[in-house]
Amino acid sequence: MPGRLIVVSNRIPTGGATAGGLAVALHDGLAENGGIWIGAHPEPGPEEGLFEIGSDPYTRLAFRLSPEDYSNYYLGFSNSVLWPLCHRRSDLVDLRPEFYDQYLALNERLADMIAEVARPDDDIWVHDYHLLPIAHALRARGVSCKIGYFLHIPFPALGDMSVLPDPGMIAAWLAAYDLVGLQTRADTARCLEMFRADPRAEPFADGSIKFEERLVRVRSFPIGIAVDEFRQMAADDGTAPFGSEQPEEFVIGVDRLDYSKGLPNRFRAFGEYLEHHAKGRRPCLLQVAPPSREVVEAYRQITEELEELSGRINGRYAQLDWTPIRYIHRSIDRGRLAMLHRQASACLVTSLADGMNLVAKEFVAAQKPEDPGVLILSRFAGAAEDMTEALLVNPYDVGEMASAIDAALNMPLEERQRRHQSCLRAVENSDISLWTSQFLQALARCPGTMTMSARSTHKRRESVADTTGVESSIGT
Ligand code: ADQ
Repeated sequence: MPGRLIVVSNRIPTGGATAGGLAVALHDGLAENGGIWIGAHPEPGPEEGLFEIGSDPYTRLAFRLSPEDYSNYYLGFSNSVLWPLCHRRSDLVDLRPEFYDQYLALNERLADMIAEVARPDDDIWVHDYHLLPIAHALRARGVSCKIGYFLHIPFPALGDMSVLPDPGMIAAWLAAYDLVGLQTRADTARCLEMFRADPRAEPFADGSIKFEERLVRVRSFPIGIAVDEFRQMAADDGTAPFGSEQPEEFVIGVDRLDYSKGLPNRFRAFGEYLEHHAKGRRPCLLQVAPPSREVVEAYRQITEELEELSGRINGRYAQLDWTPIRYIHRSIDRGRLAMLHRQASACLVTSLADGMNLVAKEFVAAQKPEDPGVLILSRFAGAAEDMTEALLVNPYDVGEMASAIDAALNMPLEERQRRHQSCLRAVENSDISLWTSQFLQALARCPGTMTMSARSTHKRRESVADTTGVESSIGT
């Protein structure tokens, strides 16, 4: 009997259905070989250790976070240290010893739980920055399965890592995996730069790294969406998503309310557009931004800033029958969101840093090919690496973004079609089902926990001075 796939993530879906990004992404891989998904239950509760919350079509095992875990591991080290660090906001890093201690303690406790469940022929796939040390902790417990890791957010710059309590641990933690997956080629280059700078690491030209007695492979796997599913949700079934309040034309923005998404600059750019470019035209900016991590101070601040900015811009430009910025501070049903994308003339993605940005891909998938809207996309979103025919903008340059809004709203049909076709190809090439299978196939091809002497044929070819060739040469 083949081994099972064990997925480990910070959160586990608790509903019966598998709707939504990662759940959909991993569903097939999990269902195929009788998989297990392990993650933290969103609610507090009395259980110690793993407990089953569902077994169809795969087993879901949850664990509880204690109040200390929630404050210090989740809000603390994960979201007040690693998140800002990886999103180039070292100024927001909040370093407290209890954050790091609890991060290590939670990962050790979770490793105990996984070690009880895992069998040698299983493959384990760990997700995201909350769980960087899991493979290292599992190896210390004698777990020899293949373990893959995927980082959903940007890989930090080498220099920025010095703010961490023990920066050298990132390389040691990652080296305990067999495969490290990152969103983009630029992330891969930064990760390899970290290994090259580490005297314990010996990088090979194919993107694998010998680190003490282990071999780890690093490559990019740009994440995508379930293209057909989103396209079908967007299809016009006669529903009017705005009800009777349909604006004449609108630009859409959809984001978790996070400082990495560049929302204040987006609002300012829309204000600049109205001031200098609109010339009597009355488009609306529809911004859907549900709250996120509101107890963290930096998130409270940005919430206030956006309320103040939208109030100021609306106060200046609104008319009796026109509200320039419609700012919706809550979640919207995905079906309705898809229809809104389809009706929008343009989409604004203005991230200051972003692992990929799935909203950009959802907007492109939702368009009518014969009359598509225009994607305005930050150069700093991972999605920009392959969606080069979007209107790429510098999100720090408000004037450039205002001009891009103007260009998008005036773009000739032929140009819109050409740009959309190119972006759509990129979206289809990274469909989520391909993403899952490509990662799992690459993990399957990893040699596993052989000793280094058994790999003596794997000669060091040359130091990886040029990382541009790394991505394509691995995993073949
Ligand atoms: P996020 O930072 O959450 O994800 P993103 O990639 O845009 O960012 O994904 C957000 C998802 O939530 C999208 O599917 C979007 O439609 C949905 N969503 C956002 N706002 C919503 C709303 N108001 N109502 C309903 N749905 C909403 C992290 C990383 C990203 C990376 C993804 C996946 O930060 O860079 O692309 O993981 O790896």
